[in-house]
Amino acid sequence: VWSKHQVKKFEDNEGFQQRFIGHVETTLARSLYNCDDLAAYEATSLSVRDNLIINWNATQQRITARDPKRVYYLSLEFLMGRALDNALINMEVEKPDGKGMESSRALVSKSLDDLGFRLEDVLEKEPDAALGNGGLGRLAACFVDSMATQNIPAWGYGLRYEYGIFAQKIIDGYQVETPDYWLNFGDPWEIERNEIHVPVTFYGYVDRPSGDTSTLAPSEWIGGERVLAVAYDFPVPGYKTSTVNNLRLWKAKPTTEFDFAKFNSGDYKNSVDQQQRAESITAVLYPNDNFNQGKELRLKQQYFWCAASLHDIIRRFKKSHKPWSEFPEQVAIQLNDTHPTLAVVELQRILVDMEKLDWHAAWDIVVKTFSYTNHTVMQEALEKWPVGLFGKLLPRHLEIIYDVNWFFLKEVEKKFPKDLGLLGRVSIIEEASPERQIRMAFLAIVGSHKVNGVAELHSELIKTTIFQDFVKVYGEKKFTNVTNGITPRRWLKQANPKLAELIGQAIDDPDENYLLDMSRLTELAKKADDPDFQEKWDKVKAANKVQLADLIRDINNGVDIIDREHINNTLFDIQVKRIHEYKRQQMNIFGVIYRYLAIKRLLKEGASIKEVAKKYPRKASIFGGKSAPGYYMAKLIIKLINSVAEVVNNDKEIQDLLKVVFIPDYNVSKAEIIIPASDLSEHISTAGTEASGTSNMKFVMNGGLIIGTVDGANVEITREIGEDNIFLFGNLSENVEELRYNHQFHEAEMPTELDVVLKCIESGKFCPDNASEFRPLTDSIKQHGDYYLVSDDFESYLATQELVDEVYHGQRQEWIKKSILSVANVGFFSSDRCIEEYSETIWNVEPVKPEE
Ligand code: 26Q
Repeated sequence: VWSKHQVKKFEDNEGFQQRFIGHVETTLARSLYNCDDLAAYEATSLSVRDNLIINWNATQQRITARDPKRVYYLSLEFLMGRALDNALINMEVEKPDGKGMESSRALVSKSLDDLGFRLEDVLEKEPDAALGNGGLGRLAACFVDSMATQNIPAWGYGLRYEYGIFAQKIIDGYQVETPDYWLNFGDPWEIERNEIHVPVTFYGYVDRPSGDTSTLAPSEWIGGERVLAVAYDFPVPGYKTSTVNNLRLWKAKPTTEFDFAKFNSGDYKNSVDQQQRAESITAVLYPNDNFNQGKELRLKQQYFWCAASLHDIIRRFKKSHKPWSEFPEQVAIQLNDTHPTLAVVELQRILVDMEKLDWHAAWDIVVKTFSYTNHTVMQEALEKWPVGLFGKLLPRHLEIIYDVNWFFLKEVEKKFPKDLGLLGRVSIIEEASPERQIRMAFLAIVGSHKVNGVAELHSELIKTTIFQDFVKVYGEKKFTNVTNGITPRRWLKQANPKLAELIGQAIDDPDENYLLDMSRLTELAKKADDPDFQEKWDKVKAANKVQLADLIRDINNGVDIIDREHINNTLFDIQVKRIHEYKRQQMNIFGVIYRYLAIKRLLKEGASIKEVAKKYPRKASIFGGKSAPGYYMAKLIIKLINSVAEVVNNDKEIQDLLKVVFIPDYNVSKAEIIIPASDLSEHISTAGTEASGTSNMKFVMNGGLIIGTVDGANVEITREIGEDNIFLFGNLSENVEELRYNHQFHEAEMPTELDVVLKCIESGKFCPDNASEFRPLTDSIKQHGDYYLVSDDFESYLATQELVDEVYHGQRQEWIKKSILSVANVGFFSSDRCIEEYSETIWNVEPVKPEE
C-alpha cells in the first residue's frame, strides 16, 4: 500500500513543470499569471528540494541501516551562499535517451524557458545564506560539499542566525552596516523540524546528591534558565551522486513551560518578555573575523549550539545500543576552531553526571572523539573567557574544566618534574589580572586526539610558537597538517562555466568528471603552448571580465568605470577578502597611489600619454571586503581606498590608464563573478599571519595569477604550480620577529617610495576637507612600529608589480601560458583531497556509497 504512494522525483520537463506549477498554486497560493521571478525562484527551489529530500531520505536510511562511523563538523559559521544553482549542477536526472544521468541544470533551464522565465533571472532572486564571516565559514561550506560528494556519512552542525553577516553599504566612502534579514521571504531550502527540539540550560548552581564534596563525583546542575533548540535542516547534495547529507542549524525558542510564580504574581508581561529573550540567542552572527571579543551572548550561543548538537549526536548513537566504550568508533567530532570547545566539556559532563561513567573512562572517550582545527596564530584572535563570566553561565562546566586541568597538569608534572614555568605556560587557566581566563585553545588541545593547522607553514608555526609547549608534552604526532581546499563544483563549474567547459573539451572529458578528480587537470599542460587553445583560454577570461565590468557599472549607477574598448588590455588586479591590517590592503592602496603619482610626474615632465603607458600600462585596481563594525583602522582603509578612487577615476589627465574600484558588499555570490575575471589577485599578508587563505586557491583555479607573500597556502601553491607562475615578494616569516624588534628600538628607515606616498596622503590630497583624516594610517607606520611591516616589503612589492606589468603587457602569450599551467596544477587544492586526508588521518571514516 505504501509503495503505491511513493513520492517520485521529477525526471523530465513535464515532471518539473507539474511540480513547479503545483508549488506556485498550492504552496505559494499564487497563479502562474501573477508569478514574478521571486515566486518562480521559490517554486523552482521547492521543486528541486523535493527531489533532494527523496535522496536525503534514502541517504539517511542507508546510513542508519549500515550504522558506520559518522563525522560531525561543528562550525559556528557556514558561509553557504546560494543553494539553487549549486543544487542544479550537483543533482542529476536521467538523460532523455535513458542512457545514464546528467546534470539537472539544462532540464530546469529549458522547463523555465517554456514557462516564460529565464533561469539566470530566477537564480538572481536568491539571497546569499551568509551565515559566516570569511575564510573559516566558507571552508566549512566547501567541506560539507566535498563530504557529500564523497559519500562520507557526515553532518554539519551550526546555528540558524536570523541575521547573517551585515550587508555593507558605502556612503561617502565609509562602510555602513545594514542588517541582513535574509529570512524575509522565508527560505525554501530549510526544513523546519519542530519535532526535534532539545532543552538547553544556563546559569543556576551545582548540587551533589551523594553529599560527596568531590567535583569528580556525579553532580547535578540545577539550571536557572531554559530555552529550546529547534532543528532546521538544509539538504547538502553531492556532485554526481545521489548522496544528500544534512546541515542541521539550531534556532533558539522559548520553552513552553510557563513561570507560574511570575504569572500568579501578576507579572505576566515580564514573563513573556523573558521568553522572548530566548530567541535573541540565535538572532545574530558576530561579525568579527579573526578577533576575539568576550561577550556573554557569544558564549551563550556556543553552549546552546554545543549542547543541542551533542544531545542529537548521542540520541543517534544510542539507537544502535552499543556500549559507551564504542562511542569513538561510531562518532568523530571536528571542532572548527575553538568556538565549539564547550562540546568537549559537555560530553564529559554527560558521561560523568548523567551516564555515571568513571571520570577517567569518560575522559578517554572524549579525547578519542574530538579533534581540533586551528585557524590562526594571532593573539588577538585566540578565545579566552574570564572565569567569573563563565562560571555564572555554566557553573558545572567550570568545575569540570578545573578538574580536566588538574589531571592534565599532574601528568605534565610527572613528565617534567622540575619545570614549574612549564606548568604555568600550559595551564588551561591563565593566571591573568584583573581576572583568570580560560584558554579555549589549550582546552581544545587537551580534549582532542589530533590538532591540525590549515597549511604547511601554519602547521609548522603553531608547533613552534603558540603551542610549542604542548609539542613538548604530547610529542609531535598529535599535531598535523591538512592544507585547506575549495570545492571545484562551486568555484570552477558554477562560477566559471565557460572555463569548466573549455577544460572538459581540452582533456577529453565533456561530462566533466574531472571535477571529481582534479589531478586530471595536469593533462591541460600539453595545451599550454598551443596558440589556438591560448586564444580560446583568453576569450573566456575576456568574457568574464566583461561580466565584472557590468557588475561594476551597475554599482556605479549605470556609469562605466572600466573602459570597455580596452578591456582585454586592462590588467584586472583584484584583492577581495575581509579588511584587516594583517592582510595589508593598505599596502595595496599605497602601491596604487605610488603608481598614480608616478604617472602624474611623467606627464608633468612632458611625457606623452603613450610614453607613460609604456611604463604604467592600463590597470584596474579592484577591492572588496567587509570590515568588522568596530575595527577603526580597517574602516579607515576602506575610506582611503574610496577616496583614492574618487581622485584617480576623475583625473582626466591620466586618460583611463588607472582605475580604482571598491565593490561594496563582497559576498559569496559576488565572489562568483569577481574571481573568474581576475588577471592578477593579491594575497599579500605579513609573512606568518595568514594561516592559509583560500581565495588564493579560487583565483588560481580560475586562471588568475597571484602576487603574494611567502605566507599560508601561497607556499604550497608555489610548489604545485611552479615558481615561474607566481609573483612572490617580501620578507619571510622567520625574519618577522627581528624586523619588528628593529622598528621598536631603532630609527625606522623609510623607503623613499613609501615616504612619497605617505607624505601625499598627509598633504590631504585625498581628503581636502579633513587633511588629517588618514593620519592614524600613516602614523601606524611612522610612529607606532609598523607592526605589519609595510615599510619592509614596499619596495619589493612595487618591483614585483613592475614585473607583472612587463609580462602581462609585453609577453601576453607567456602570461596565458602561466595561466594554463597554473590551472593544470591546481588540483591539489580541491577540498575533496582535503576531506580524504581528514577521513584517513583524523576521523577514520569511510564512504557509504549508494547502490549503483
Ligand atoms: C572569536 C571570538 C569571538 C567572536 C568571533 C570570533 C571569531 C570569528 C571568526 C574568530 C575567528 C573567526 C574567523 C577566522 C577565519 O576566518 N580564519 C581564516 O580561516 C581560513 C580557513 O582556514 C584561513 O584560510 C585564513 O587564513 C584564516 O584567517
